[in-house]
Amino acid sequence: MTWTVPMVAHTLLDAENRRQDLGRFTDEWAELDLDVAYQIQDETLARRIMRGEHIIGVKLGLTSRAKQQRMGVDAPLTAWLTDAMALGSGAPVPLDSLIHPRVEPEIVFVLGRPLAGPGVTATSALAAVAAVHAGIEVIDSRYRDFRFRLADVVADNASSGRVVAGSVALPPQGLDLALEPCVLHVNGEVVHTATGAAVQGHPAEALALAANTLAGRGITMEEGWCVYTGGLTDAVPLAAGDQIVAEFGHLGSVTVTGE
Ligand code: 0L1
Ligand code: MG
Repeated sequence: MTWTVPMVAHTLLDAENRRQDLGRFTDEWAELDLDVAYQIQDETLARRIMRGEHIIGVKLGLTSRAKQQRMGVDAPLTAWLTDAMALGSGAPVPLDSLIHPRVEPEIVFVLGRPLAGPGVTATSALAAVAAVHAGIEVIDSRYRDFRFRLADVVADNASSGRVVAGSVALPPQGLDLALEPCVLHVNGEVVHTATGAAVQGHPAEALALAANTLAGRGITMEEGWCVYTGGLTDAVPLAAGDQIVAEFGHLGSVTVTGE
């Protein structure tokens, strides 16, 4: 089969809408490299916007070494977040619209001014941040059993599903985000612990990485955008009736429940 950017974009969005998992495109399309994968990602964004969604920010994926090793890929990636992916804090996660959701705790930045690379450092990135939140990302790969290569997952908008930001909003000054602790509870049991350093050594490094890599595609991050900096721990499955809490040291807690 000969694939094209529009065909893959359509197939991924259709799989998402029908909750139908897929095989990897890289098995069938040798030319699917990272450049083409980001073209597909942008094409899916254009189609989301055509159906009425708007951009609320970006996410980084695979920013922790542990997660890269677990997923068998060796680089971080960026992807788009739209309003259709955002859930209110405490809102139930609609499992009937997802394929095989998994939950990961994240540190979330909200930008107080535009941020564009190249040359952004963790320090200059943090200076553009208005507020820091605790967050949870519900990831949901369109690939069978979450099996993909880097180009597949980039094309699939980095397994985007839903995002939830906690209600506590703190200015970054005075927080040591590398040491910010996070405990992930599933149905009352602690399953993972981490600190912010799990994400690129400091979540602001991930923010700088996003600014610099997006600049390579001519994209400026806008004031008001939220930036999910990547899972601090391995992602855990979310099933009906599950309650998953990400409890942070200073940023408060975020809870999701599977319904
Ligand atoms: O947000 C993430 O870290 C997900 C990136 C894609 C890899 C995955 O599906 O775990
Ligand atoms: Mg994530």
